Amino acid sequence: MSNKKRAKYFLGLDSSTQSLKATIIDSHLKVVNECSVNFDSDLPKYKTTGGVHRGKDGLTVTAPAIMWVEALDLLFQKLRKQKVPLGKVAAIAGSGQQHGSVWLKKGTLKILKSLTPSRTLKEQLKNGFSVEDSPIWMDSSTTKQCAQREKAMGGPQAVADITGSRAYERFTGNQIAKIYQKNRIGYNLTERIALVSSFIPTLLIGDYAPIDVSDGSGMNLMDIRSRKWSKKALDCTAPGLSTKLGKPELSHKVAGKIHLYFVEKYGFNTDCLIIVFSGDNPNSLAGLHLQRPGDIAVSLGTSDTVFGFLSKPVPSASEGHIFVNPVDPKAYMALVCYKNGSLTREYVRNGSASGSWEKFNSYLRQGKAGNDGNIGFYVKEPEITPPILTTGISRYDSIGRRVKSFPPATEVRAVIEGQFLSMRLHGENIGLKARNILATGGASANKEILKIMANVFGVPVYIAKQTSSASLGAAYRALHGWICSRSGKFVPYARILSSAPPFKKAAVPDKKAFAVYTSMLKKYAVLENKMMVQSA
Ligand code: ADP
Ligand code: XUL
Repeated sequence: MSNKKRAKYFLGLDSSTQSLKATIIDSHLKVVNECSVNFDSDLPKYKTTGGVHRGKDGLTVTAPAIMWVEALDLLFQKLRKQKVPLGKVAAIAGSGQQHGSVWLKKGTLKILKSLTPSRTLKEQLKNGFSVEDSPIWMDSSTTKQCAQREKAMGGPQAVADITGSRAYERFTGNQIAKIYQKNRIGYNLTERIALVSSFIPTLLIGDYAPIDVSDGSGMNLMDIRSRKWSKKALDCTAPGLSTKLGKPELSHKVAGKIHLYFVEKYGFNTDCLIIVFSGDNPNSLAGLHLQRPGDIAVSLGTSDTVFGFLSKPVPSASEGHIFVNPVDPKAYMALVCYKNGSLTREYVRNGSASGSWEKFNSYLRQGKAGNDGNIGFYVKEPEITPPILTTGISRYDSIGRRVKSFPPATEVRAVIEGQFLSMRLHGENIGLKARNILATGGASANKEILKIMANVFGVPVYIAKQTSSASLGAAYRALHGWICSRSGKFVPYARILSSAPPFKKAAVPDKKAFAVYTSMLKKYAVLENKMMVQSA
């Protein structure tokens, strides 16, 4: 048999805020296909904007769970149309936007087990949800439940010490508490609460797939050291929760074999393994091979995140998150998350650069490091880091006076510089001191933005060939999980990375610009503090 015939493929799926993406690699980590379904444009009937529905209160943000179900069929149809040999896929792993929850109604397990290819997934699962609109990571409506958790568990530091983070609005445990308090009927009708990441494999195996320990760290419910649900954290959330959640599982384990639905409908092999899915940031960590302290990633997607490898967790009551590491079950990762990422940059681009990235970049080229002392805070969405719930734009001139507007070139530079100054400040606060930066996410395609990133952090910035590190990392994890399963033991992740393509240097720091930003950081921190006091 020729090598081509025997070739095995590994599929990574990423259910992100705006799209469902697939990345297929061969066993040498070479990308053989990428494909995606965009929720707004490919499934317009759900009327989402950026993949979500926003509530009138400015705090509630949800997405219809059935849209993700339909997207999965659509993605496989697209792959079939492109004649991708799905029968050669030996394993699938995946990634999901973190914290979002999917509420499966009593009786849905039965439906999942008996999925039939003669009907679509959507037709079969349309009545499968006890709460149809899934709260997602952009939701900020659970401040009350966060306060209740911190009170019940002994304060923010006590919550952080156990779960890796103080209570955060978007964290699933606080979302669950809100649904229990406000929609008791929905809660009682629920058979399983999945994360977005455990929901997709649930469809793929036709059974409830476990929540993995890494994405499970983003719930305020799991003990990040024992990797089990914390009784204390469950007890102050809602009754009967551990049964509804199932047991957390290590991220490299097998969730099950693919359901016949996908074999018969799309030509998958009956032996195709479904590896436990994880969160998008954990998968990006895997895709960017962050294995040493100082290897930092900056992801510029719908959310902006800064994250890196961590061997010893030091959870903070004031900021940042510690998650279990998805590819090294003994290690951890640290993460800082921003809601004002790409959509806020787009807002400034639309307002000041006629909606064009080219014009936006020409303005960036016009200005110089430090923006002549002008600093702006662009809080279009209630922010996580620092916690500013009141939205609005605040601009300060070189002597710290509040000003109403900036000229377009100053405005464009202010949004980018402000975002990176904040990342440097808050990343360092939780131990993420960069030696190198790997940039990823949609906006990492923008070289002018990367130049400013290198100058603010004072380190070189690298990029991968693909900007979608979460689905790539998921494909790597599919291979890793498949190898672990075949060997019957945990195989170090580093071993599978030996044939990974090298990263490309995309920007180098300018020493003078770095010095400008280092002194600007102090001023930025003072202004940020002032903003927080004002919004409290
Ligand atoms: P997600 O977090 O949903 O996976 P992506 O990582 O795919 O999102 O990033 C999507 C975002 O990338 C878009 O919202 C867009 O603003 C941004 N983007 C794409 N191209 C550019 C560019 N050239 N410059 C800046 N931002 C860009
Ligand atoms: C991380 C977070 C976001 C989402 C985006 O804590 O909330 O980065 O994972 O999909």
